Amino acid sequence: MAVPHQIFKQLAKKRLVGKEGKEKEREIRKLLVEMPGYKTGPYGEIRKWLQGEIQENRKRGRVKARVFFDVKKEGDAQVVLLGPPNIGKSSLLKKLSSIQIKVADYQFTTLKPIPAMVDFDGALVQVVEIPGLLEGAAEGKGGGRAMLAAARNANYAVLMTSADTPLEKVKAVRDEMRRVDLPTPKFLICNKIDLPGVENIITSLKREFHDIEIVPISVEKNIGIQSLRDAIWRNLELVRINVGGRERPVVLARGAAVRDVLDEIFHDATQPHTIKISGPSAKFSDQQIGLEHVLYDGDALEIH
Ligand SMILES: Nc1nc2c(ncn2[C@@H]2O[C@H](COP(=O)(O)OP(=O)(O)O)[C@@H](O)[C@H]2O)c(=O)[nH]1
Ligand SMILES: [Mg+2]
Repeated sequence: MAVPHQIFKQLAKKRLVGKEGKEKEREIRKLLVEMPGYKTGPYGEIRKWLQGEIQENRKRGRVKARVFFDVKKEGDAQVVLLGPPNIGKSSLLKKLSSIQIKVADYQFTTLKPIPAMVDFDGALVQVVEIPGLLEGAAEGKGGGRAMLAAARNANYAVLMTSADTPLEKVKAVRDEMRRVDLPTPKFLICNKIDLPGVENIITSLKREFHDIEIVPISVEKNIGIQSLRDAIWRNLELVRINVGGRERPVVLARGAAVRDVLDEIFHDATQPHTIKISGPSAKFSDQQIGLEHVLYDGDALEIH
């Protein structure tokens, strides 16, 4: 039996306390999936309230995210790349996207955050390199604190190092992240695994960062790049929904329903539509479905 609606609402409010941005939206979506499916009555009201919260939350998010230090937030999601200088951050961005980035064999080549657009089967993810000025960043040296704070607006942060960088340097960056209360990085990239002696550095990284996944790559030798792309996409927890007549998929948080796609396209999900679905969440091709149908990555919709 479902819990009484008052209790559900109280629990829901509690679960949203202290959450904002993407995290809040994810929690609201979980609640929408968990709650009984009544469209009317008290539970219908709660559903409307939660859906309103998503809109409010997005508005707030847009205002806050407009200025990402010098980098304008663009695309469907944003990931920041943090790490010591000279580890191959710029080289990696250049490899993942088609933009021109300056790469040089000396430290502090990059003085400003540099964004690159990376295409994940139609979903555009902005990957931002944060320059290697992080030592003392929490104290606000060289604008580093602003950059670290800005990392909070991104979907998540990734930590990066290289096989020829002392462990102490990447630990220092991790410590700065902790000091400004950034969430634990989703994973740790170790570049330059083409260099000799790489087994030792991987072993010590695994010991020091035992709670996060380590992704070994070599930008120069083109090793591990596909695994890295997979890790970036997987950790975003997004779904790509192809909609007939549109060039790019609609990209939404995992757990999104048909209603959210209509919201995104028409900014109004109340108008009647005939909707047919094919793909991973369809029982069969061109299955007719309703607004509450939860979508999977790669689903395709025909909206009439
Ligand atoms: N051996 C090796 N060197 C690399 C690799 N990737 C980048 N580099 C070199 O590392 C240096 C620093 O690269 P850069 O991308 O500017 O590093 P950033 O300071 O972290 O942005 C350059 O000389 C690159 O050619 C790699 O996979 N293997
Ligand atoms: Mg650089």
